[in-house]
Amino acid sequence: MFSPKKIFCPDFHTVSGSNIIISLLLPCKFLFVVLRSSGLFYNRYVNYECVTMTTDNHINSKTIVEVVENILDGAGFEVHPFKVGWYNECVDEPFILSHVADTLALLVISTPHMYDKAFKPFICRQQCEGDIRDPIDQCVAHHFKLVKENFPDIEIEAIHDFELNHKRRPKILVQTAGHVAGAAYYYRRKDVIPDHWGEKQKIFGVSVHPKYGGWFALRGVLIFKAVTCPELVQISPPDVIPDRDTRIELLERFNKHWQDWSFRDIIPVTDKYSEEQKQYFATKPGERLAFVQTIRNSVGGVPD
Ligand code: B12
Repeated sequence: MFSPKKIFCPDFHTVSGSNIIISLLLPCKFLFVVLRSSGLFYNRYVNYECVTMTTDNHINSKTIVEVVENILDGAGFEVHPFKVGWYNECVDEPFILSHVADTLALLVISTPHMYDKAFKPFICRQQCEGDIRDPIDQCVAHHFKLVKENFPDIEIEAIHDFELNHKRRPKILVQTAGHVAGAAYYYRRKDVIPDHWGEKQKIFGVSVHPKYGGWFALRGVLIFKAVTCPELVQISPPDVIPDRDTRIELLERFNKHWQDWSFRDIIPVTDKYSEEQKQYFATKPGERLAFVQTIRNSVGGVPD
């Protein structure tokens, strides 16, 4: 029922060639960037990228998606391509991504399987003692790095769900990205017609995955900065909650009772978090490293 196969641009687009070629072309590229930002000559810019940057290393967006899926599927992640322009058409100015509309981006979701397939092996292999962030975030960052390493000639901007910009706003709104990528319907207050709540009440929206309901997380996006995919066809996310009453129920549960996990079961699901995984996520961030140590001890070593 889920995920009709996406259609990608069969033709080109992009990819930087050798460093030598790039450095020779940099002055020209600068000129084209200036022209592009003026809003003129857009097609020329794209053609320039197409012809010159692909001479020694041609790859198209379909191939990119397949490569990334190969890396992340087995680790319990899902990958959903979208055009940056689809996202920018939805969000307000402070959240706009500064890339041309046809730029290829991939939304990455963690499914309930990520915990066993990626997270536990990761914490058994790596030093998670540290400082920076939540071990799950570190695990996701590690997998984003693996993706980048597979594309040494392509500039990829990885933006995580937890990243903030200089104005302390989220760098990426992953729910909107998930919706425009066709991965998970983002139910917002505006989807309840007529409105149900008081004017002053703040109601946060929630995404529902067609297979996993609320038992998943939207981890971030990978933007292939010089890759455009004009022929990528947008697919709508499955509207798994078409009726108003259930939408109200969903938003009530997410906003008022999110700790009881019930919003995640708003539709029947194929898989959900294990008890251990729920326990992990219910653990306060400051106590998660201790939890990680318990998992390491129980696994009793580094798995293959
Ligand atoms: C800040 C934040 C919070 C804050 C504020 C919540 C909020 N939504 O603002 C707090 C701390 C309260 C919070 C709490 C929780 N959060 Co939180 N949170 C975030 C975070 C980091 C940013 C959200 C944000 O600031 N949005 C800014 C506002 C302005 O965005 P917006 O309301 O969506 O508005 C945009 C859209 O409407 C869009 N738009 C306009 N027109 C249209 C039209 C269409 C068709 C579309 C698609 C979009 C669109 O444009 C607007 C912006 O201009 C996101 C991760 C992320 N990076 O996105 C997670 C996230 C929303 N949180 C999440 C979760 C699960 C939770 C919690 C349950 C705790 C938890 N982690 O287990 C609780 C539950 C909420 C509650 N009851 O309090 C999940 C939700 C998953 C899902 N299924 O949807 C997210 C996505 C994290 C993730 N990685 O998966 N959270």
